Amino acid sequence: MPKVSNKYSFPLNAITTVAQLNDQLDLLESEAMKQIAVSKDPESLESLRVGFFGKKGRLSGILGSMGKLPGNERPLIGQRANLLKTELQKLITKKLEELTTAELNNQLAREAIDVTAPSSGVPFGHRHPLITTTENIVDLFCGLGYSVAEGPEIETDHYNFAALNIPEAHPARDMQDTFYLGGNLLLRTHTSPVQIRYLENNPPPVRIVAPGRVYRRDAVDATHSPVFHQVEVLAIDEGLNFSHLRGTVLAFLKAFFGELPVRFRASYFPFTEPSAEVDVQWRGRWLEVMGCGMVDPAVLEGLGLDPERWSGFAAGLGVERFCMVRHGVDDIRRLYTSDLRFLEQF
Ligand code: 2U9
Repeated sequence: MPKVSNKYSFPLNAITTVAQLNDQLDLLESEAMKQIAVSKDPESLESLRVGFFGKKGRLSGILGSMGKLPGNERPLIGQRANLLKTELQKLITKKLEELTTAELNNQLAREAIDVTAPSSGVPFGHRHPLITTTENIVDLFCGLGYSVAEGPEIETDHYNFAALNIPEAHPARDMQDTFYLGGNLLLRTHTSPVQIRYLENNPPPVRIVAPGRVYRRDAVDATHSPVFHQVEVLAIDEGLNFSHLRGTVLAFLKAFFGELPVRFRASYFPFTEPSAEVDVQWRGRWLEVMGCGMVDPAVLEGLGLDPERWSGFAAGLGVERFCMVRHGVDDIRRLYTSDLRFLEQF
């Protein structure tokens, strides 16, 4: 902060003539003009102002020593001092405006944003491969006239097991396979309860596709996870037989994998009879990809549907398996660990 110097002024108590006071005013004027001109910021201007015009400032000093002049000479100095004060104050105001404008322009220049500059790129996210695989599968069935049905992940023993003809002693009910929550509740082990609930509220004919997350007490390894995703399909109508099931499964597999060999192997599920497992020949090896069968008459009867009139077929698949086969993923855990180096490939 610049100090107003007294270097060139006489000691004021030694001053007694108009000429000396005029000299003091000249000196003040020239010094003030110089210092105002070189001021760099509003704070230094303010300290200059105080130094010149403040109560203890230089102008007050000069006016104070005016008392030693004869009465008729005092107005000469008084008027000149007032004029000088007005003039310097104008200069200070003008300089302050200049400094403020310059600072504003600086700030605008510093903070300028070039809206035409090329972007450094925004990393867009995208859907997880399990989601896109689920959507692809569901879309294919929608294309065949199926509607999407969904339901709760927390289920009762009735919807998850009993209604699907899974008897009390069946291994699928074993504590090792199911997460029991207490109070007759459990985490669904398949999406089949969705179809049971749907049939309770919607009379056949029915064609539904049920995608969703399911839970099983499996140890984690390259092909197993306690949480995984299924898509199940169910069709109930008059006159449906195994050829309809087979035709539907073949059409679906062809649409998903392209033209490739498919085989049906006899199998067993409590909720379908007859049942089959389906393999595709993928890169020279038979791979099991889904299970299917004609809905067991016991399941239809449990829903109050006459098996003499209604028949149906069902199929189920694990989305992880489809996703891994399609993309050549060797370990199911890669689908859950959210490693961006892996996920960014899809
Ligand atoms: C109702 C009646 C029957 C659903 C079916 C399968 C065959 C099947 C597995 C595929 C791989 C489960 O994820 S996986 O381990 N599923 O093989 N699921 S038939 O049958 C039903 C469903 C609902 C009312």
